[in-house]
Amino acid sequence: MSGVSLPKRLMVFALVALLALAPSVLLVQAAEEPIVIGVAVAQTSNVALFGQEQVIGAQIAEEFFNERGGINGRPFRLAFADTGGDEAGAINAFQTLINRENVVGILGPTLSQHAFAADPIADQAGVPVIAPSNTARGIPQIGRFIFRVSAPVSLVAPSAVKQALKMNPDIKRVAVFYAQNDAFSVSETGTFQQTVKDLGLELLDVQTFQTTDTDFTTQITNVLPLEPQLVIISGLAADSGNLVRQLRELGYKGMIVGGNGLNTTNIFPVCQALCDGILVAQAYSYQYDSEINNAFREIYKAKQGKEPPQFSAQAFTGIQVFVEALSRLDKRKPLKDMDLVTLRAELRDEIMNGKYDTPLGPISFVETTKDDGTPAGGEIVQERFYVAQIKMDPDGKTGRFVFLD
Ligand code: 1QQ
Repeated sequence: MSGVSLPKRLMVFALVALLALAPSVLLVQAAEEPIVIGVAVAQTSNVALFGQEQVIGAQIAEEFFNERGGINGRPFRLAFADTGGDEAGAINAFQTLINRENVVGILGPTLSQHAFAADPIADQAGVPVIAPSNTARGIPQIGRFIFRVSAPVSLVAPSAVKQALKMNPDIKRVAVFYAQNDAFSVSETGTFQQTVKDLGLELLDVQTFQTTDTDFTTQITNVLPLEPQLVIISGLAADSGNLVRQLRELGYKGMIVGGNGLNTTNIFPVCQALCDGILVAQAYSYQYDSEINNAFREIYKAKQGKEPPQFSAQAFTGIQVFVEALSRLDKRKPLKDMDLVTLRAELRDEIMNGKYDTPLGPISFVETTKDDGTPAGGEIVQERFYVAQIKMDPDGKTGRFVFLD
């Protein structure tokens, strides 16, 4: 008999028993049960002005792909967790999905500002994340498990300024406004300001605000005496909408380019008739003619009675990427035979290596690296971007994004 004491032997026994049980505990779910994909977007707070559109897009994808057999005949289910309007809420939602819902991956969060806080948690846990709407610089670089289907501001935003010049070649004098407490807005204004310089325009002034602000009188009265011909705004929905309204009320008559924060009809109740004419670059056009987009567009229109917006199309696309990657992986290595840790890791590589025919057009991912050269996540490769202009109806309540060429 060795010198190992009884309590120690009991402990070893308990440990061995636990290890023997572990694989079955960690198995994703029994083969008949649906695979669970997490969705962590803002369902409450002002950020829900975007998040509502994402929920609809994800739900359409859930129905659409399950009707077509799900993951090789096995259904999947979406588990929703509300991020609310701040970083703590996003972190909470991610933790719930990862640890309680045992999701294979997460679509979310809504804002880049929230992604920089919550994504590292998923990355460390080895859970693939697909960002449906995070457009700031540096999102895939957060970590190996982080992807986005939302093209970065550096690729999307400049086309709106070029469109403004095309519509009014006399434009020389430009003023810029941005929300300084929001990571996306800071990133986007960097792109806008660079574009203004690259196009040889004069940057008259840069004004800052907070996403929680409702009164922009000070900033506007600073800018108007400089007589800008173009105002460019980077903020979220409610703040940017109020800024547009007050710019017009205080007499600004020139063109307005809005960033991705103005990319929703949910700003219409904020600036109403005064939303008219805003130019917004788009990473999606409902007019894009393909089998998958026509199908998505028809379902969306039947449900919502209007054309699908970018944020819904991107959310649909994110779920599509998960479903197609899971289906390919399952054919190589049956999902039911993998523990959750292995499945998440394999799914990460499968997402990275795929090509997807989506409502956004054909997309794929390219590997990125962090500043120090270590491997990071997947940046979207997308072919086409668009610019739309807001046209409000005479009632000032309803309106639409009209695509320009
Ligand atoms: C970001 C954005 C927002 C406008 C998405 C809703 O692009 O936070 O990156």
